[in-house]
Amino acid sequence: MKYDVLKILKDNEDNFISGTKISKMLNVSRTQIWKYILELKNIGYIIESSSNKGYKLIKNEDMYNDFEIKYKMSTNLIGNEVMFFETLDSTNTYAKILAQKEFENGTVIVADQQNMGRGRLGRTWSSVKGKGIWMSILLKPDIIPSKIQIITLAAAVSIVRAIKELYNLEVKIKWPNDILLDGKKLSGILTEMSCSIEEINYLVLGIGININHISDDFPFELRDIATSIRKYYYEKFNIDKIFSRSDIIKKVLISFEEIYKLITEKEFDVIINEWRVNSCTLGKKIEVNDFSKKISGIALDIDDEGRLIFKKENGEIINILSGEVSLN
Ligand code: BT5
Repeated sequence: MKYDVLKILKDNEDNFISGTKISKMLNVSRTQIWKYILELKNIGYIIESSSNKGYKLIKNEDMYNDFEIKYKMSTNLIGNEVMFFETLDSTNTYAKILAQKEFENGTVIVADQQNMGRGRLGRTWSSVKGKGIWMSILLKPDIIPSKIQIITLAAAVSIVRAIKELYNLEVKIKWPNDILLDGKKLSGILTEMSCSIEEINYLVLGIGININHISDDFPFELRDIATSIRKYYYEKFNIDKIFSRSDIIKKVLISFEEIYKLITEKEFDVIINEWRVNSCTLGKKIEVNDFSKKISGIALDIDDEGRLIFKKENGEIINILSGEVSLN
């Protein structure tokens, strides 16, 4: 019920609405409304009260919960179900447990903080409280397992679209799963799946995006290689402000749904082309850390399964499924 009150306040954001009007709309007493208002204030909402004008919700970019994420989110599949947690070990781990039972395709799991955020190959993902978007999307895509990389590409493209549309920032994709801003890592993607030879049982798309970190919020070893939108604005424009994680996550989910539709229609080329346009890897001299060894060469392109087409220094051309890239 407090979220019903919140919805009315949000629909009238920055304007007063009387307690009597809200109580009529929800068919509960004014005292009850006042109690919900207190509850909302207790979880961080800023609400002005005036004895003759009623209540006014003041915009607060910092509010982040399932209500805020779903408010005015215009998707049909992705995020129909949003599960929000203050703390999880890892949203990907939680999603995998959920996937053992019945789940709704497109379910989104969000945590304000992860205690054991994961990167690829057992690496850790720093996920401090209140600073970023740490989420997983649970999917059952109708594609063959060898095409799984297309989901990572699609996620990268949707993050780029969202950040460009909201803030017009020059974000770039570094193969296979990094989003860079000013050459530093803004976002990482971890795609995991359970499959048989011919079909995917479920797929977990994990996305981490750094939003409101200042430099000190990153562990020491990441300070020079990671960035957040806030850190970037501060360093570039000397503007220190909080960005709305709710607005950003919504935008990412909306763009992901648009792109996911292309996957269901098997329009992989469109995604790959948009990926190419936004890549900072292609055409560059790079070093690929192929598990045990480093090889130098040129990143020529990606193929239709998202593998990197790589020309070694000796002229040999190979397709690499996954690895670490250093840009020279
Ligand atoms: C990734 O792995 O970049 C995938 C990250 C996926 C995180 C999301 S958050 C929601 C979901 N739940 C999870 O548990 N995970 C997913 P990889 O390419 O292996 O990069 C990992 C490396 O990035 C680390 O070894 C660090 O060097 C660096 N790193 C760790 N935390 C970072 C952060 N917050 N920002 C930028 N770089 C970070």
